[in-house]
Amino acid sequence: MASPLTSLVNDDSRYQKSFQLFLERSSEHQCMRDFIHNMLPDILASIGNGKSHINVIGVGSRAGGIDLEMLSELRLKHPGVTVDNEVVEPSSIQLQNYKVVVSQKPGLDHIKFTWNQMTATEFEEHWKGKKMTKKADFIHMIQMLYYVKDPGATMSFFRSLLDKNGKLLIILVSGESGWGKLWRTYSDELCNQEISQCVTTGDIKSLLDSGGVSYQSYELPSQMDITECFTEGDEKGELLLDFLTEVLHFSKTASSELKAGVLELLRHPDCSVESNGKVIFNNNLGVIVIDPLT
Ligand code: CQA
Repeated sequence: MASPLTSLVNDDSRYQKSFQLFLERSSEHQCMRDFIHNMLPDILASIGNGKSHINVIGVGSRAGGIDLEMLSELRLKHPGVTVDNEVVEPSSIQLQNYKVVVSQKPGLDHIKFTWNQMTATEFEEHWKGKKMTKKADFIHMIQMLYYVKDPGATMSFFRSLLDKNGKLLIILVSGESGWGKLWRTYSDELCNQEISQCVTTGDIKSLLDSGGVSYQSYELPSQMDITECFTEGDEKGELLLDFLTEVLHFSKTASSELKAGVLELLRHPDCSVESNGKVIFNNNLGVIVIDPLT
C-alpha cells in the first residue's frame, strides 16, 4: 500500500514550530551541553598534535549554538591556536542566524568562518570537485545523519578528511531510546528512506564493527515530556506527535489504526516512563567518536 502520509520536512514552518516545542519539552540541548562541557574537553585535548592551527568542519550546524560551545571548549584546550571553521548548513535562514551571532559575539577573532550553504552531499561533491587536500582535525555531525541518502557513505567520506590525530564526532539518538523502539516497530509506516533515515547510534556501531573501525561511544540520558500527545485535539500535543513521527498533521492524516498503535507504543514502558501523571519519552542520545583511517 502506498503511504498517504506527507513528511513534516515538506512544511518547514511547521517543522520549526514542532522542533521549538520539542526543545522546550525535552532535555536534548542540555544533555548535549553537558557532554560538551564534561566529556568533549578530553576528546579535544587529543586533537591537533601541538599544531598552531586547527581545522574544524561542522556538518548541519543550524544556527551554530552548539558549534560555538564546542569551539569555546576547543579554545580552552588549545589556547593561542587559530581555527579554520567550515560550516556546512543547507538552510539559508539558519546560516544567516549563525552569521549574525558570530558578528555580535566577542572573542571569536581567532576563528575564520567559511560558510557553505549546502547539504553534506553537495559539500562532498564540491570538495572532491575542487580536489581539496586540506585535512580536518575535528569534524562533527550532530543529529543530521538522518537526512542523507546513505549515512554509512557520508560518514566514510568525512572520516577520509581527518588528519592524523583527528576525530569525527557523531551524535544521533541511541538505539536504546524510544525512537529506536518506535522505528523498529513502525518502520514500514514511518520510515521513508527517500526523505529521512531511521538511523540510530546502534546502527552506526554495527556498521563500524563490521568494518573493523575503532571508535569510542557514550550514552547521554535525555527525556522528552510527551504528556500532551495523549489529549485528543491538543494543539501542542499534535505538534509533538508530528515531530515524533516526522509526519505532517499525523493526527489528521494517519489511519485510526496507525494512530492508536503509535500512541499505545509511545506510552509503553519500552518507550516511556509514566510518573506523576506525566509521560516521559526516552530521548537518549548516543555519541560516537571515530579515529582517522590509518
Ligand atoms: C528539516 C529537517 C530536520 C530538522 C529541521 C528541518 C530538524 C530540526 C530542525 N529543523 Cl527540513 N531535525 C531534527 C533535529 C533533532 C532531532 C530530530 C530532528 O532530535 C528528531 N529526529 C530525527 C529524525 C528523531 C531523533
